Amino acid sequence: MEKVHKAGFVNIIGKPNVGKSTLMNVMVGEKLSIITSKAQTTRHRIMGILNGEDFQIVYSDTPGIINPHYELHRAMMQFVNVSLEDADVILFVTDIFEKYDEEDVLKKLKTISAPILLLINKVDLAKQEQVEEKIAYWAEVLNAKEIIPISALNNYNIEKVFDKILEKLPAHPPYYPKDELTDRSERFFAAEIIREKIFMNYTKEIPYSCEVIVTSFKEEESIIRISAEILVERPTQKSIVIGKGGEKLKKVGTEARKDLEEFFQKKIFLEQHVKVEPDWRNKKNKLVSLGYIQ
Ligand code: GDP
Ligand code: K
Ligand code: MG
Repeated sequence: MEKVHKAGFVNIIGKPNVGKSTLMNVMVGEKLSIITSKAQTTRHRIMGILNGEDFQIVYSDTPGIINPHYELHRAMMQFVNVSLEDADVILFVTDIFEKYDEEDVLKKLKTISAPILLLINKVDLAKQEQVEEKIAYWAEVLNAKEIIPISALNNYNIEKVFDKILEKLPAHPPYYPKDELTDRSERFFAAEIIREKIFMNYTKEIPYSCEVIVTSFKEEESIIRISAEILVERPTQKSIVIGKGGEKLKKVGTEARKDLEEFFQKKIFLEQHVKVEPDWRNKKNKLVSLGYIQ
């Protein structure tokens, strides 16, 4: 008898910093989504595809659920809403410390018809007792039937999550070619890797005021030449990003190049420019051209 092929969309949602991007990367087995300890690192919806002989799981990592303060935030929350609507399975990620106070999110989740797996992440940081308390808590507030304690960082119970997903996935032919890993372009990943280094090298509002655009991506025989523009909102931010004698930006470039070489498995030449684009986070046309709004 021929085996049934299963395929579907598995969307990962939850508050900032609970470990959504870490989870997606471990489930897909590649580092597609950038991870930092800062909230709001993930701004777009990013797909990662896991292919097997008789299945295709299309994961989506989303920005964390937040209350919007900028146009950018509104656009980010739009990605989250769409993710709820087109999922075959939802991975609702919380962590061991989290208590939910946002009634609207819970209400919305209760109306979703797709099955929800509730994952309590970071159990490596807690005692068994605390884990059990959390499971009981969530069983009550969300009526959740399937609650799995995990550690995305330590690969704990990830196999179990995978089995559950496969069990719930509908019979369907593959949505994408079976050798495809993501819907995102090489330019997108290049920009994200640089953005990760900005998040790691600056404090306060700088990471949130920056956007990275890859203006040129040229792959040659033995090298990839990448030009990137870093947008900031004010001239003062530009000088902070560049740093004394250009030292700070150079550090970002060095770190980014190292990761880019690993990601693309090729030598990288990276060129960076910093440009002031006043108030870009609140300009609709700018957000359209940056891919946050369709
Ligand atoms: P996101 O904002 O929900 O996408 O969260 P990230 O994946 O960016 O992770 C936020 C922080 O939590 C990072 O510093 C991760 O290394 C950390 N983290 C993620 N998963 C775990 C876990 O299972 N255990 C611990 N201890 N830390 C984790
Ligand atoms: K984060
Ligand atoms: Mg993330």
